[in-house]
Amino acid sequence: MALIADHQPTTLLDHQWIHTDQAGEYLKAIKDRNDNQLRDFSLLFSPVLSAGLVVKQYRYKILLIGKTGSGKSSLIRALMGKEFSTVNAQPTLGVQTTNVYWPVRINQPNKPVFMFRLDFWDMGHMSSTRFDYIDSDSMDSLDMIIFVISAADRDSFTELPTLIDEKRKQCSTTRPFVSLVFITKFDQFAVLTESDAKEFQTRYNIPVYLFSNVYSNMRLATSYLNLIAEKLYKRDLELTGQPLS
Ligand SMILES: Nc1nc2c(ncn2[C@@H]2O[C@H](COP(=O)(O)OP(=O)(O)OP(=O)(O)O)[C@@H](O)[C@H]2O)c(=O)[nH]1
Ligand SMILES: [Mg+2]
Repeated sequence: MALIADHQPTTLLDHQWIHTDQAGEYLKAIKDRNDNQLRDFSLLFSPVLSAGLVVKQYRYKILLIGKTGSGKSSLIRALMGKEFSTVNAQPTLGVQTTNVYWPVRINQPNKPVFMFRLDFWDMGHMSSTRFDYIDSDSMDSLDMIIFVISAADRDSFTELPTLIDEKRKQCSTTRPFVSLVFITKFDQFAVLTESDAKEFQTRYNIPVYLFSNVYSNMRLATSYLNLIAEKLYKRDLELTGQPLS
């Protein structure tokens, strides 16, 4: 659950805005009516916003990669603010997509609000190793890869730089993706430590978050979604040289 402070400043988005009444109006449209968690909009549906709230949407494709049982599916649930559950914790077959929306306000003079649509691609470990076509398909117009590693699995952590390199080679050089690392299962026996995470972060300039899917709630999801949105926005700025409009 502890958040390692990464080196990159988080000032492109207004991270406090999400707690305002204005943001609350957007959240109403993207959350479950009865539970304090985000809804999974399938590809066919989008949130219904009242006329005064309609804003531009930007869509991002986010891949989750990691060994079976590393906690990819659980992490997506956590990012939706869903309570941790071991019920139905089966290995993911094939690719499971989850589409959530997240509103952001940009720290520019005119403070524009945008709706980000985050398409999470949960790459069930079994499928990604067995079918090459899924691999190349999933790399197409990719915006972010979240590398998920269990805190008990040092081998995967050691192999991570090679894996990241491999993925970068597969991807278009004109549209680089953002890399994030989530080390999960911090509530359990952990061989990876905070200093491992810090060292990796310094050496490769890739943020590493120590995380436990067990303590998920909407407040935690909010801070991580803001972070993810910030990274995506920063990538866009670097890519186009100008703010979203
Ligand atoms: N204690 C603890 N258990 C976790 C955590 N994250 C996931 N788990 C459990 O670990 C098991 C595997 O988690 P999943 O999220 O299904 O793993 P996955 O990466 O989606 O696995 P595949 O779909 O097979 O690729 C499940 O029983 C989860 O409940 C965590 O942070 N802490
Ligand atoms: Mg899974």
